Amino acid sequence: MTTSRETRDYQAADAAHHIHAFVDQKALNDEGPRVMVRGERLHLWDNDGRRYLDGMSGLWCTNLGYGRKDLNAAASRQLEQLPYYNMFFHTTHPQVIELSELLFSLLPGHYSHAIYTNSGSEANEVLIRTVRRYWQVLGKPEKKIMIGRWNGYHGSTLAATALGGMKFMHEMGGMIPDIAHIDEPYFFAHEGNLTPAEFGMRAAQQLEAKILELGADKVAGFIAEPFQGAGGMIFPPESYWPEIQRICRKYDVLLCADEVIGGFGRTGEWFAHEYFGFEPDTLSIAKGLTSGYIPMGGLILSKKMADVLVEQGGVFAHGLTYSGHPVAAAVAIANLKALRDEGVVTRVKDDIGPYLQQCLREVFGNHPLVGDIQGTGMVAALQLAEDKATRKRFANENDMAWRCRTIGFEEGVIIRSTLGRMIMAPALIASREEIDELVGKTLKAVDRTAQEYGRL
Ligand code: PXG
Repeated sequence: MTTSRETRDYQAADAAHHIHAFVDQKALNDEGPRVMVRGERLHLWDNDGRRYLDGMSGLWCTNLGYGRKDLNAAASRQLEQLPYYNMFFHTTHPQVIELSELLFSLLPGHYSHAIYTNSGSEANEVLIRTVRRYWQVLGKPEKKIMIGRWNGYHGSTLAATALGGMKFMHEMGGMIPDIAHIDEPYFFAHEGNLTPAEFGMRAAQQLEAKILELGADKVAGFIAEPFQGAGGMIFPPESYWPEIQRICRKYDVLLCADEVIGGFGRTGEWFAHEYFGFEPDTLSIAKGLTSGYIPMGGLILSKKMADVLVEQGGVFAHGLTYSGHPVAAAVAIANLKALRDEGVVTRVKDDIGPYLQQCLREVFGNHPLVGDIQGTGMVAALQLAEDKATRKRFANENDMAWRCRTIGFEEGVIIRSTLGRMIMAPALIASREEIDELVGKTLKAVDRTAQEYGRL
Protein backbone atom coordinates (compact mmCIF):
# COMPACT_ATOMS: atom_id res chain seq x y z
CA MET A 1 0.00 0.00 0.00
CA THR A 2 1.15 3.54 -0.74
CA THR A 3 -0.53 6.80 0.16
CA SER A 4 -1.47 9.66 -2.16
CA ARG A 5 1.46 11.77 -0.93
CA GLU A 6 5.03 11.45 -2.12
CA THR A 7 7.53 10.25 0.47
CA ARG A 8 9.67 13.36 -0.13
CA ASP A 9 6.67 15.53 0.61
CA TYR A 10 6.02 13.73 3.90
CA GLN A 11 9.69 13.98 4.85
CA ALA A 12 9.80 17.71 4.21
CA ALA A 13 6.71 18.31 6.37
CA ASP A 14 8.12 16.04 9.08
CA ALA A 15 11.44 17.89 9.07
CA ALA A 16 9.59 21.19 9.33
CA HIS A 17 7.61 20.31 12.44
CA HIS A 18 8.75 17.20 14.29
CA ILE A 19 11.51 16.42 16.79
CA HIS A 20 12.13 12.65 16.74
CA ALA A 21 13.35 10.37 19.55
CA PHE A 22 17.05 9.82 20.32
CA VAL A 23 18.41 11.20 17.09
CA ASP A 24 20.44 14.08 15.68
CA GLN A 25 17.46 15.84 14.16
CA LYS A 26 19.49 17.80 11.64
CA ALA A 27 21.14 14.63 10.33
CA LEU A 28 17.77 12.88 10.15
CA ASN A 29 16.26 15.80 8.26
CA ASP A 30 19.04 15.49 5.67
CA GLU A 31 18.56 11.75 5.35
CA GLY A 32 14.74 11.70 5.56
CA PRO A 33 12.99 9.13 7.78
CA ARG A 34 11.26 6.05 6.36
CA VAL A 35 7.53 6.62 6.25
CA MET A 36 5.75 3.49 7.49
CA VAL A 37 2.19 3.16 6.31
CA ARG A 38 0.88 -0.35 6.99
CA GLY A 39 1.45 -3.44 9.11
CA GLU A 40 0.25 -7.04 8.96
CA ARG A 41 1.44 -9.73 11.41
CA LEU A 42 5.26 -9.24 11.43
CA HIS A 43 5.46 -7.19 8.25
CA LEU A 44 5.57 -3.45 7.67
CA TRP A 45 5.30 -1.52 4.42
CA ASP A 46 6.74 1.92 3.80
CA ASN A 47 5.27 4.64 1.62
CA ASP A 48 7.26 3.43 -1.38
CA GLY A 49 5.84 -0.08 -1.08
CA ARG A 50 8.99 -1.64 0.42
CA ARG A 51 8.29 -4.53 2.82
CA TYR A 52 10.17 -5.14 6.07
CA LEU A 53 10.11 -8.08 8.45
CA ASP A 54 9.84 -6.39 11.84
CA GLY A 55 12.18 -8.28 14.16
CA MET A 56 11.60 -5.84 17.03
CA SER A 57 7.81 -5.89 17.53
CA GLY A 58 7.87 -2.16 16.85
CA LEU A 59 9.70 -1.12 20.00
CA TRP A 60 9.37 -4.40 21.92
CA CYS A 61 5.60 -3.94 22.07
CA THR A 62 3.48 -5.41 19.25
CA ASN A 63 3.38 -8.81 20.93
CA LEU A 64 0.36 -9.89 18.86
CA GLY A 65 1.77 -8.45 15.63
CA TYR A 66 0.09 -5.89 13.38
CA GLY A 67 -3.40 -5.93 11.91
CA ARG A 68 -5.46 -7.55 14.71
CA LYS A 69 -9.12 -6.96 13.93
CA ASP A 70 -10.24 -7.93 17.45
CA LEU A 71 -8.15 -5.17 19.06
CA ASN A 72 -9.40 -2.70 16.50
CA ALA A 73 -13.02 -3.74 17.18
CA ALA A 74 -12.54 -3.46 20.96
CA ALA A 75 -11.29 0.12 20.54
CA SER A 76 -14.07 1.17 18.16
CA ARG A 77 -16.82 -0.35 20.33
CA GLN A 78 -15.46 1.51 23.35
CA LEU A 79 -15.02 4.78 21.45
CA GLU A 80 -18.70 4.66 20.56
CA GLN A 81 -19.93 3.64 24.00
CA LEU A 82 -17.81 5.70 26.40
CA PRO A 83 -14.63 7.25 24.97
CA TYR A 84 -13.52 8.79 28.23
CA TYR A 85 -14.22 9.11 31.87
CA ASN A 86 -11.94 9.65 34.84
CA MET A 87 -11.03 8.10 38.18
CA PHE A 88 -10.92 11.37 40.10
CA PHE A 89 -14.57 12.07 40.94
CA HIS A 90 -15.17 8.88 42.95
CA THR A 91 -16.05 7.12 39.68
CA THR A 92 -14.91 4.10 37.73
CA HIS A 93 -16.03 2.14 34.66
CA PRO A 94 -16.42 -1.53 33.69
CA GLN A 95 -13.39 -1.63 31.38
CA VAL A 96 -10.84 -0.73 34.03
CA ILE A 97 -12.50 -3.09 36.52
CA GLU A 98 -12.51 -5.98 34.07
CA LEU A 99 -8.95 -5.26 33.01
CA SER A 100 -7.79 -5.50 36.63
CA GLU A 101 -9.66 -8.77 37.19
CA LEU A 102 -8.07 -10.25 34.09
CA LEU A 103 -4.60 -8.93 34.86
CA PHE A 104 -4.57 -10.29 38.40
CA SER A 105 -5.85 -13.66 37.18
CA LEU A 106 -2.68 -13.86 35.07
CA LEU A 107 -0.28 -12.59 37.75
CA PRO A 108 1.14 -14.60 40.66
CA GLY A 109 -1.24 -14.50 43.65
CA HIS A 110 0.72 -12.14 45.88
CA TYR A 111 -0.05 -9.09 43.68
CA SER A 112 -3.34 -7.32 44.27
CA HIS A 113 -3.49 -3.72 43.00
CA ALA A 114 -2.61 -1.64 39.94
CA ILE A 115 -2.12 2.08 39.30
CA TYR A 116 -2.65 2.71 35.59
CA THR A 117 -0.58 5.09 33.46
CA ASN A 118 -0.11 5.81 29.75
CA SER A 119 3.48 4.63 29.38
CA GLY A 120 6.40 2.83 30.96
CA SER A 121 8.13 6.09 31.88
CA GLU A 122 5.07 7.18 33.80
CA ALA A 123 4.84 3.78 35.49
CA ASN A 124 8.33 4.36 36.86
CA GLU A 125 7.59 7.95 37.86
CA VAL A 126 4.62 6.62 39.82
CA LEU A 127 6.83 3.89 41.23
CA ILE A 128 9.17 6.35 42.92
CA ARG A 129 6.34 8.25 44.55
CA THR A 130 4.50 5.08 45.57
CA VAL A 131 7.54 3.42 47.09
CA ARG A 132 8.44 6.57 49.05
CA ARG A 133 4.83 6.98 50.15
CA TYR A 134 4.79 3.36 51.35
CA TRP A 135 7.75 3.97 53.65
CA GLN A 136 6.26 7.28 54.84
CA VAL A 137 3.05 5.53 55.84
CA LEU A 138 5.10 2.95 57.73
CA GLY A 139 6.78 5.79 59.67
CA LYS A 140 10.11 5.59 57.82
CA PRO A 141 10.12 8.75 55.65
CA GLU A 142 13.92 8.75 55.53
CA LYS A 143 13.82 5.56 53.44
CA LYS A 144 13.67 7.24 50.04
CA ILE A 145 16.76 6.40 47.99
CA MET A 146 16.14 4.30 44.89
CA ILE A 147 19.00 2.20 43.57
CA GLY A 148 19.09 1.40 39.85
CA ARG A 149 21.78 0.04 37.55
CA TRP A 150 24.23 1.66 35.15
CA ASN A 151 23.01 1.14 31.60
CA GLY A 152 19.54 0.20 32.84
CA TYR A 153 16.62 1.85 31.05
CA HIS A 154 13.41 2.91 32.76
CA GLY A 155 12.10 5.64 30.46
CA SER A 156 12.76 9.11 29.22
CA THR A 157 11.00 11.47 31.66
CA LEU A 158 13.13 13.14 34.33
CA ALA A 159 12.82 10.69 37.21
CA ALA A 160 12.67 7.62 34.95
CA THR A 161 15.88 8.83 33.28
CA ALA A 162 17.46 9.26 36.71
CA LEU A 163 16.47 5.71 37.74
CA GLY A 164 18.00 4.44 34.53
CA GLY A 165 21.74 4.31 34.12
CA MET A 166 22.34 5.97 30.76
CA LYS A 167 24.88 8.63 31.66
CA PHE A 168 24.48 10.48 28.36
CA MET A 169 20.80 10.91 29.26
CA HIS A 170 21.63 12.16 32.77
CA GLU A 171 23.81 14.79 31.18
CA MET A 172 20.87 16.13 29.18
CA GLY A 173 18.48 17.78 31.61
CA GLY A 174 20.07 16.76 34.89
CA MET A 175 19.50 14.29 37.68
CA ILE A 176 17.18 14.17 40.68
CA PRO A 177 18.40 13.60 44.25
CA ASP A 178 18.24 10.32 46.18
CA ILE A 179 19.07 8.01 43.29
CA ALA A 180 22.09 5.68 43.21
CA HIS A 181 23.37 3.06 40.77
CA ILE A 182 25.29 -0.20 40.77
CA ASP A 183 26.89 -2.02 37.82
CA GLU A 184 24.94 -4.17 35.38
CA PRO A 185 25.54 -7.95 35.31
CA TYR A 186 27.10 -8.01 31.84
CA PHE A 187 29.20 -11.16 31.87
CA PHE A 188 30.58 -10.84 28.33
CA ALA A 189 32.16 -7.51 29.34
CA HIS A 190 33.84 -9.09 32.40
CA GLU A 191 37.58 -9.01 31.91
CA GLY A 192 38.59 -11.26 34.82
CA ASN A 193 38.50 -15.01 35.30
CA LEU A 194 35.26 -15.43 37.22
CA THR A 195 32.79 -18.08 36.09
CA PRO A 196 29.35 -16.78 35.11
CA ALA A 197 27.98 -17.96 38.46
CA GLU A 198 30.73 -16.20 40.42
CA PHE A 199 30.33 -13.09 38.31
CA GLY A 200 26.55 -13.07 38.90
CA MET A 201 27.08 -13.27 42.67
CA ARG A 202 29.73 -10.56 42.56
CA ALA A 203 27.46 -8.26 40.53
CA ALA A 204 24.54 -8.83 42.91
CA GLN A 205 26.71 -8.21 45.96
CA GLN A 206 27.35 -4.69 44.70
CA LEU A 207 23.81 -4.04 45.83
CA GLU A 208 24.64 -5.09 49.39
CA ALA A 209 27.73 -2.89 49.38
CA LYS A 210 25.72 0.08 48.09
CA ILE A 211 22.97 -0.42 50.69
CA LEU A 212 25.57 -0.56 53.46
CA GLU A 213 27.32 2.53 52.07
CA LEU A 214 24.08 4.55 51.96
CA GLY A 215 22.53 3.02 55.09
CA ALA A 216 19.68 0.49 54.91
CA ASP A 217 17.45 2.95 56.79
CA LYS A 218 17.76 5.32 53.81
CA VAL A 219 17.22 2.92 50.92
CA ALA A 220 13.63 2.54 49.71
CA GLY A 221 13.94 0.21 46.76
CA PHE A 222 16.03 -1.41 44.05
CA ILE A 223 14.80 -1.27 40.47
CA ALA A 224 16.00 -3.37 37.56
CA GLU A 225 14.82 -4.98 34.36
CA PRO A 226 14.80 -8.80 34.77
CA PHE A 227 16.88 -8.80 31.56
CA GLN A 228 18.17 -5.48 30.25
CA GLY A 229 16.38 -4.44 27.07
CA ALA A 230 17.40 -1.07 25.66
CA GLY A 231 20.85 -1.44 27.28
CA GLY A 232 21.69 -4.35 24.99
CA MET A 233 19.43 -7.32 25.84
CA ILE A 234 21.71 -8.51 28.59
CA PHE A 235 20.78 -11.68 30.48
CA PRO A 236 22.22 -11.99 34.00
CA PRO A 237 23.85 -15.25 35.09
CA GLU A 238 21.50 -17.61 36.98
CA SER A 239 23.07 -16.80 40.32
CA TYR A 240 22.17 -13.10 40.06
CA TRP A 241 18.48 -12.76 40.88
CA PRO A 242 18.31 -15.10 43.90
CA GLU A 243 21.16 -13.15 45.47
CA ILE A 244 19.55 -9.78 44.70
CA GLN A 245 16.33 -11.03 46.28
CA ARG A 246 18.16 -12.26 49.39
CA ILE A 247 19.84 -8.86 49.80
CA CYS A 248 16.61 -6.89 49.34
CA ARG A 249 14.81 -9.03 51.92
CA LYS A 250 17.70 -8.84 54.39
CA TYR A 251 17.79 -5.02 54.38
CA ASP A 252 14.06 -4.41 53.94
CA VAL A 253 14.53 -2.81 50.54
CA LEU A 254 11.65 -3.13 48.07
CA LEU A 255 12.46 -5.16 44.97
CA CYS A 256 11.01 -3.43 41.90
CA ALA A 257 11.02 -5.25 38.57
CA ASP A 258 10.67 -3.23 35.40
CA GLU A 259 8.62 -5.61 33.24
CA VAL A 260 7.91 -3.06 30.51
CA ILE A 261 9.78 -5.19 27.97
CA GLY A 262 9.85 -8.58 29.70
CA GLY A 263 6.14 -8.71 30.51
CA PHE A 264 3.29 -10.32 28.58
CA GLY A 265 4.92 -13.43 27.26
CA ARG A 266 8.25 -12.31 25.83
CA THR A 267 10.23 -15.02 27.69
CA GLY A 268 7.56 -17.72 27.44
CA GLU A 269 6.31 -16.91 30.95
CA TRP A 270 3.73 -14.20 31.45
CA PHE A 271 6.34 -12.08 33.23
CA ALA A 272 10.13 -12.20 32.98
CA HIS A 273 10.63 -12.37 36.76
CA GLU A 274 8.80 -15.71 36.66
CA TYR A 275 11.34 -16.94 34.11
CA PHE A 276 14.22 -15.86 36.37
CA GLY A 277 12.46 -17.17 39.49
CA PHE A 278 12.22 -14.22 41.86
CA GLU A 279 9.37 -12.38 43.55
CA PRO A 280 9.40 -8.60 43.15
CA ASP A 281 7.28 -6.27 45.30
CA THR A 282 6.30 -4.09 42.33
CA LEU A 283 6.10 -4.56 38.56
CA SER A 284 6.22 -1.70 36.06
CA ILE A 285 4.27 -2.62 32.93
CA ALA A 286 3.44 -1.07 29.52
CA LYS A 287 4.16 -2.05 25.89
CA GLY A 288 2.82 -5.65 25.62
CA LEU A 289 -0.12 -4.79 27.90
CA THR A 290 -1.92 -3.49 24.78
CA SER A 291 0.48 -4.95 22.19
CA GLY A 292 1.28 -1.31 21.46
CA TYR A 293 -2.09 -0.69 19.76
CA ILE A 294 -2.82 2.13 22.19
CA PRO A 295 -0.73 3.69 24.96
CA MET A 296 -1.16 2.14 28.39
CA GLY A 297 1.12 1.29 31.29
CA GLY A 298 0.85 0.67 34.98
CA LEU A 299 2.41 -0.14 38.29
CA ILE A 300 1.49 -3.45 39.92
CA LEU A 301 1.74 -3.64 43.70
CA SER A 302 2.10 -6.63 45.98
CA LYS A 303 -0.74 -7.21 48.42
CA LYS A 304 1.69 -6.38 51.23
CA MET A 305 2.30 -2.89 49.82
CA ALA A 306 -1.28 -2.27 48.74
CA ASP A 307 -2.57 -3.20 52.20
CA VAL A 308 -0.36 -0.55 53.78
CA LEU A 309 -1.28 2.13 51.24
CA VAL A 310 -5.01 1.37 51.24
CA GLU A 311 -5.61 0.53 54.92
CA GLN A 312 -3.27 3.03 56.54
CA GLY A 313 -2.28 5.52 53.84
CA GLY A 314 -5.23 7.90 53.64
CA VAL A 315 -5.17 10.13 50.55
CA PHE A 316 -2.45 9.35 48.02
CA ALA A 317 -2.24 12.58 46.01
CA HIS A 318 -1.54 10.98 42.68
CA GLY A 319 -3.52 10.67 39.44
CA LEU A 320 -3.33 11.17 35.69
CA THR A 321 -6.17 12.40 33.48
CA TYR A 322 -5.93 9.21 31.45
CA SER A 323 -5.26 6.65 34.22
CA GLY A 324 -7.28 3.55 33.32
CA HIS A 325 -8.54 5.12 30.09
CA PRO A 326 -11.59 3.10 28.95
CA VAL A 327 -10.46 2.70 25.32
CA ALA A 328 -6.96 1.65 26.37
CA ALA A 329 -8.44 -0.74 28.96
CA ALA A 330 -10.78 -2.25 26.34
CA VAL A 331 -7.82 -2.86 24.01
CA ALA A 332 -5.76 -4.30 26.87
CA ILE A 333 -8.57 -6.74 27.72
CA ALA A 334 -8.83 -7.91 24.10
CA ASN A 335 -5.04 -8.23 23.93
CA LEU A 336 -4.69 -10.22 27.16
CA LYS A 337 -7.56 -12.52 26.21
CA ALA A 338 -5.94 -13.21 22.85
CA LEU A 339 -2.54 -13.88 24.44
CA ARG A 340 -4.21 -16.28 26.87
CA ASP A 341 -6.97 -17.93 24.83
CA GLU A 342 -4.97 -18.42 21.65
CA GLY A 343 -2.20 -20.05 23.68
CA VAL A 344 0.29 -17.42 22.47
CA VAL A 345 2.37 -17.33 25.66
CA THR A 346 2.40 -21.13 25.99
CA ARG A 347 3.53 -21.43 22.38
CA VAL A 348 6.43 -19.04 23.03
CA LYS A 349 7.57 -21.38 25.80
CA ASP A 350 6.99 -24.73 24.09
CA ASP A 351 7.34 -24.19 20.39
CA ILE A 352 8.17 -20.95 18.59
CA GLY A 353 10.53 -19.58 21.27
CA PRO A 354 12.72 -22.71 21.32
CA TYR A 355 12.59 -22.74 17.50
CA LEU A 356 13.93 -19.16 17.27
CA GLN A 357 16.65 -19.87 19.84
CA GLN A 358 17.70 -23.09 18.12
CA CYS A 359 17.84 -21.44 14.67
CA LEU A 360 20.01 -18.62 16.00
CA ARG A 361 22.42 -21.02 17.66
CA GLU A 362 22.66 -23.21 14.54
CA VAL A 363 23.19 -20.27 12.19
CA PHE A 364 25.39 -18.00 14.32
CA GLY A 365 27.06 -20.47 16.74
CA ASN A 366 30.29 -20.46 14.71
CA HIS A 367 29.96 -17.17 12.88
CA PRO A 368 33.25 -15.23 12.76
CA LEU A 369 31.58 -11.98 13.84
CA VAL A 370 29.53 -13.42 16.73
CA GLY A 371 30.96 -14.09 20.18
CA ASP A 372 27.88 -15.02 22.17
CA ILE A 373 24.18 -15.64 21.72
CA GLN A 374 21.82 -14.85 24.56
CA GLY A 375 18.08 -15.06 24.89
CA THR A 376 15.05 -17.16 25.57
CA GLY A 377 11.54 -17.29 24.15
CA MET A 378 11.09 -14.45 21.67
CA VAL A 379 14.00 -12.25 22.63
CA ALA A 380 17.64 -12.68 21.66
CA ALA A 381 20.94 -10.87 21.20
CA LEU A 382 23.99 -11.64 19.11
CA GLN A 383 27.13 -10.24 20.71
CA LEU A 384 29.61 -9.16 18.04
CA ALA A 385 33.12 -10.05 19.17
CA GLU A 386 36.64 -10.22 17.87
CA ASP A 387 37.50 -13.30 19.88
CA LYS A 388 34.88 -15.56 21.36
CA ALA A 389 37.15 -17.54 23.67
CA THR A 390 38.63 -14.51 25.42
CA ARG A 391 35.45 -12.42 25.12
CA LYS A 392 37.42 -9.75 23.28
CA ARG A 393 35.05 -7.12 21.92
CA PHE A 394 35.68 -4.98 18.85
CA ALA A 395 36.94 -1.49 19.67
CA ASN A 396 34.46 -0.11 17.11
CA GLU A 397 31.61 -2.45 18.06
CA ASN A 398 29.01 0.31 18.17
CA ASP A 399 29.76 1.37 14.59
CA MET A 400 29.75 -2.23 13.39
CA ALA A 401 26.45 -3.00 15.05
CA TRP A 402 24.89 0.19 13.72
CA ARG A 403 26.13 -0.65 10.22
CA CYS A 404 24.69 -4.17 10.55
CA ARG A 405 21.34 -2.72 11.52
CA THR A 406 21.42 -0.35 8.53
CA ILE A 407 22.24 -3.21 6.16
CA GLY A 408 19.36 -5.09 7.80
CA PHE A 409 16.97 -2.38 6.63
CA GLU A 410 18.38 -2.74 3.09
CA GLU A 411 17.81 -6.50 3.30
CA GLY A 412 14.25 -5.92 4.52
CA VAL A 413 14.64 -6.87 8.18
CA ILE A 414 14.42 -4.62 11.23
CA ILE A 415 16.76 -5.55 14.07
CA ARG A 416 18.22 -3.27 16.70
CA SER A 417 21.81 -2.52 17.68
CA THR A 418 23.23 -1.55 21.06
CA LEU A 419 26.76 -1.77 22.43
CA GLY A 420 27.96 -4.18 19.79
CA ARG A 421 24.91 -6.39 20.16
CA MET A 422 22.30 -7.18 17.52
CA ILE A 423 18.93 -7.53 19.19
CA MET A 424 15.72 -9.12 18.08
CA ALA A 425 12.35 -9.41 19.77
CA PRO A 426 9.81 -10.46 17.13
CA ALA A 427 6.06 -10.63 17.66
CA LEU A 428 5.06 -13.63 19.75
CA ILE A 429 2.66 -14.89 17.08
CA ALA A 430 5.47 -15.46 14.53
CA SER A 431 5.18 -18.55 12.34
CA ARG A 432 8.18 -20.80 11.62
CA GLU A 433 8.34 -19.30 8.11
CA GLU A 434 8.50 -15.79 9.57
CA ILE A 435 11.27 -16.87 11.96
CA ASP A 436 13.15 -18.41 9.01
CA GLU A 437 12.85 -15.10 7.16
CA LEU A 438 14.03 -13.16 10.24
CA VAL A 439 17.05 -15.39 10.80
CA GLY A 440 17.88 -15.64 7.08
CA LYS A 441 17.81 -11.90 6.50
CA THR A 442 19.71 -11.25 9.73
CA LEU A 443 22.40 -13.66 8.51
CA LYS A 444 22.69 -11.67 5.27
CA ALA A 445 23.10 -8.46 7.29
CA VAL A 446 25.69 -9.98 9.63
CA ASP A 447 27.58 -11.56 6.69
CA ARG A 448 27.67 -8.30 4.75
CA THR A 449 28.89 -6.49 7.87
CA ALA A 450 31.59 -9.11 8.37
CA GLN A 451 32.68 -8.67 4.73
CA GLU A 452 32.82 -4.89 5.03
CA TYR A 453 34.98 -5.15 8.14
CA GLY A 454 37.21 -7.82 6.62
CA ARG A 455 36.08 -10.65 8.88
CA LEU A 456 34.59 -12.92 6.20
N1 PXG B 1 11.11 0.56 31.15
C1 PXG B 1 11.72 -0.24 30.24
C2 PXG B 1 12.40 -1.48 30.69
C3 PXG B 1 11.69 0.12 28.90
O1 PXG B 1 12.30 -0.67 28.01
C4 PXG B 1 10.44 2.08 29.50
C5 PXG B 1 10.48 1.68 30.81
C6 PXG B 1 9.74 3.36 29.17
O2 PXG B 1 8.55 3.10 28.53
P1 PXG B 1 7.87 4.24 27.62
O3 PXG B 1 6.53 3.64 27.31
O4 PXG B 1 7.75 5.47 28.44
O5 PXG B 1 8.75 4.44 26.45
C7 PXG B 1 11.04 1.30 28.52
C8 PXG B 1 10.99 1.75 27.09
C9 PXG B 1 15.01 0.64 22.62
C10 PXG B 1 13.91 1.35 23.29
O6 PXG B 1 15.56 1.22 21.68
C11 PXG B 1 13.34 0.83 24.43
C12 PXG B 1 12.32 1.54 25.06
C13 PXG B 1 11.86 2.73 24.53
C14 PXG B 1 12.44 3.23 23.40
C15 PXG B 1 13.47 2.55 22.76
O7 PXG B 1 15.34 -0.49 22.98
N2 PXG B 1 11.82 1.03 26.23
